[in-house]
Amino acid sequence: GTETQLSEKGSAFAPANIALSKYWGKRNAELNLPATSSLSVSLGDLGTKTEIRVAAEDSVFLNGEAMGSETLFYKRTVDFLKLFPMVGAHFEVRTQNSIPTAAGLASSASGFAALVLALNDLAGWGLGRRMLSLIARLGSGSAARSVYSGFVQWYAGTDDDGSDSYAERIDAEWPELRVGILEVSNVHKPVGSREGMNRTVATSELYNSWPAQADADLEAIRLSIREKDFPMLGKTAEHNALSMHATMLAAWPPLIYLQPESLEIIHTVQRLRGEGLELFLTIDAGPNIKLLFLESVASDVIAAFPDLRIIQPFG
Ligand code: 2P0
Repeated sequence: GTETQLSEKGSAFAPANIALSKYWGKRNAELNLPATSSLSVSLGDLGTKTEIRVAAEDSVFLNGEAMGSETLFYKRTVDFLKLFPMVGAHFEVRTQNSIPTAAGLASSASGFAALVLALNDLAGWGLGRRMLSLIARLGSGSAARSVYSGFVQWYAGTDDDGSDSYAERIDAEWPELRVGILEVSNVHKPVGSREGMNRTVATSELYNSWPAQADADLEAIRLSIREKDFPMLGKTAEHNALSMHATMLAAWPPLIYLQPESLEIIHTVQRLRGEGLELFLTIDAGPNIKLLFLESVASDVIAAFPDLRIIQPFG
């Protein structure tokens, strides 16, 4: 029942984000209500820019290319927009990703966040970030975190209707923090996050220990941000990611997102750490590795990984 003031076009940008304490598993699949809270850092100007217009029929463009109505991208976008009949019956959506979709950077996070921010612009809702985060969550869980820049916490919440499951920005900056992306080729057809987490919750005995660890890791990461304790942040984020992968491995059929090259990088990072380099990693539901380090060691990290793509979250 929101009174709307429709513009001709709505547009917005939302950053991609990398979770330092992961979201893996839902307590409600329909509303994307997570089993635990999660904490991420946004990737600066890497993300999604979206334009939306009310139109006579639905059309969806990704990086300038029209998406067929049989594609998952088209279906998820159009299905999501059906939640907002008060804005329009049909839409033209133009999405531009500044991150290669192949980099496995959860483009659904920045994608649904940008879509909701653009809708807010189109319809003139004037909604606050908390509500926009809650709406973005309905498109994709991790999108709740992509309506903000910097460090972001998404609250699991306890309400059955999801009214207390939204993200908030953490009031802290860490200009020296760097995220390095290492793309690993993926020869196998991956299982998407949505199916992967549902399978893990349903079949992985190890998942029983996940919620308690996720809660503890999130608190440790909050503390490490507050105290600017990088070894604590890096160690906790890496342990959290590898523990998540352990729950995936223990699912049936097993979810093995890591490739031989991923493991090679994990071993190299361990070796470099053994030689005194403060270098840590995190991994999502794919084979790519994201390195975590401080600006002061960037040259040593580049020397070990010449193909590294370095992002400054607070640049
Ligand atoms: C995260 N991932 O916290 C975790 C870590 C992947 C591994 O959030 O079903 O695409 O749309 O809520 O948000 C990816 O899951 O899943 C994700 P849905 P989503 O970043």
